[in-house]
Amino acid sequence: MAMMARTIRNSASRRTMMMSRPIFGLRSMSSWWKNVEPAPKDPILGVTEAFLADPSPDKVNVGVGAYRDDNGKPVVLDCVREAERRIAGTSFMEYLPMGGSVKMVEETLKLAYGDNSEFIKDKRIAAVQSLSGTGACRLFADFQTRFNPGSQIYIPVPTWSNHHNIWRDAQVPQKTYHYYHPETKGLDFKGLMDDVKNAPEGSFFLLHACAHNPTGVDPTEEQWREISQLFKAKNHFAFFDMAYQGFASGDPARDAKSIRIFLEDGHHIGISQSYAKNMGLYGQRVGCLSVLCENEKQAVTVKSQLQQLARPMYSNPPLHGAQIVSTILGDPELKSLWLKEVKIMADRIIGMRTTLRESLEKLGSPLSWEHVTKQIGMFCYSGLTPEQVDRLTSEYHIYMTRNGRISMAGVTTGNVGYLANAIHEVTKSS
Ligand code: PLA
Repeated sequence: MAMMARTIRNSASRRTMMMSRPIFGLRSMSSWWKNVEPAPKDPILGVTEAFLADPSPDKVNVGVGAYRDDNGKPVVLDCVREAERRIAGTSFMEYLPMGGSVKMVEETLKLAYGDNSEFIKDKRIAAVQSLSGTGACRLFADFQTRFNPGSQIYIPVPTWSNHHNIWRDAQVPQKTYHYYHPETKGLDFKGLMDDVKNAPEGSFFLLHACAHNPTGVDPTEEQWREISQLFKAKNHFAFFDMAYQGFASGDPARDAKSIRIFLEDGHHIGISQSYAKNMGLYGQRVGCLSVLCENEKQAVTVKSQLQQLARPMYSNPPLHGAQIVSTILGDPELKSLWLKEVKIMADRIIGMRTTLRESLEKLGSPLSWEHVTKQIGMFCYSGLTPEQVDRLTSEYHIYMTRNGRISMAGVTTGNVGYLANAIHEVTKSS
C-alpha cells in the first residue's frame, strides 16, 4: 500500500516535472512578463473605452476633447478636404528629415511668434515637427533632462493629466503651482504669483498658453503681463503648451497673446503647438516644438540636439498631416478658410455653453452655473464631484472624466437637454 502510494506520488511528480520542463521553451516564454501588473486606466482615454463598450442608445461622450458638429459627428474641415485634394496627385511617400517638414514648421512658427516676428527673421528659433502636442511636450521634457539634469518642472494644479506622465517618464521631478480657485471657480492669481515668487531662481514652469485644460480659466492680459514680469525677476523659464490655439477666442492670433507678451519682455521660451484640435487633425499627429535661443548659432545647435533625441525614438515624424498643414497655411485662400472654420468651431462651443447654463437654470437648479459661460475653450470644469460623475455614467450613460470636466465640444443641440437634466438630477440635493 505504502509502495503503491509512493509509486503514484513518484509518477505524479514525474508528470509535474515533465510538465514543468521547458518543452519547446513554452514555460520560460510565458514567465518573461509575470511581474507585469496591469496599468491603471488613463483618466481621459479610458473614458472613451468605457463609452465605446456601452450599448445604450442614449449614451453621450463628453470625455475626450474631440470636436463634434451639432449632429455629434466628427468633423473634417473643408480646408483640410481641399488640401487633401491638392496633395492627392503627388503620392509622396519619402521620409521627412528628422526635424520634419521645414515648410510646415516655418508656417507653424508664424502662428505662435507672429507673421513678422524678428525672431523668425533672425533665425533664433530651434524648431522641429513633433508628434502632435504630446510629442512636443515629451521631446522638450527629454531635452530639459538631458541638458539641464536635476532641474524640476512646475506644473499647474490642476492640469491635463498627461503632463504628469510626460515629465515623469522623462525623469524630471515635478513641483506644482496654484492655479485654480475651487470656490470662485476662477484663477487663484495670488496663489500662482506666490508660487512663482517662492520657486528657486531659474525654475522651469509649464504654462497653458490659452484655453487652460481642464479648467477653462485663463489669466487676463494684465495678469499675463504681471506673470511675465515676475518670471523675469526670477529668471524662470516658461514652457508654453498651446494645444488649443483658436479655441479660446476663435482667433489664433488673439489666443497667442500670452506668448507675445513673454516675447515682448525678452524671455527665451519654449512652445508646444498642436494641430489636433484647431485643424481637426487628431490622428495625423502634427505639431511643433520650438525653443527660442540667443542667436542663430545656438538655434542650429539646439535643433541638432532635438533631432538627435527624435532619431532613436521615432526617427522622423509623419508626412501626410504635415503636408496638409503646409498646404493650408501656405495658401492665403485656404488659410482664411481655416480661420473661418476655427471660428465656427469655437462659436458652436460658446453657444452650447449658453444653452447648457440656461437649461440648468430653467430646470430650477439651486446651484450657480455662471462658470459654464465664463470659462473658455473646449472644456467646462463643472464642479461635479467624482461621485456625481459616477452617477451620470451609471444612471444616464453620460461619460466624462471624474474630475467633473465636460468636453463642451461633445455637447450638441440634440443632447444638451438630456445632459442638463441628468446634471440637475445628480446635483439638486447638494
Ligand atoms: N496639451 C494639452 C493641454 C492637451 O489638452 C492635449 C490633448 C495635448 C497637449 C495633446 O494633444 P495632441 O497630442 O493630440 O496634440 N488633450 C485631450 C486629448 C484633447 C488627450 O488627453 O490626449 C484631452 O481630452 O484632454
